Amino acid sequence: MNLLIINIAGLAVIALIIYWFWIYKPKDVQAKDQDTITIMVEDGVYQPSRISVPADTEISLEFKRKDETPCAEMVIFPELYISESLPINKAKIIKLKKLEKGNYQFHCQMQMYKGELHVE
Ligand SMILES: [Cu+2]
Repeated sequence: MNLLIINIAGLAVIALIIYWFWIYKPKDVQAKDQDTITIMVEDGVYQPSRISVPADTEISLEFKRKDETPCAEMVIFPELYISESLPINKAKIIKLKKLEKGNYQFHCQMQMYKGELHVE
């Protein structure tokens, strides 16, 4: 009987891990034209990391880096040819031009921090 409970508890933990790493996706933050979206750079994640942007609008991203490790230093948007360094504890605003529909990744130089723009 006790063994059964332990097995069920074990399965529940495995299910939770699978959910967290493979299924869970944070919700998109919805941006509209001329918005500035603030993104915190802290503890290995961009917060928010997923941003929906309507096509043909201009938004700005304001990065606030709290993480002092070199890992967080750069933010790179490979498809947009943007690569910027982020000062610590100081806002860095990146103005984006109008984008066509599609998904655009952004990440740190090691790709540990990851985010995505969804232009729709
Ligand atoms: Cu990194």
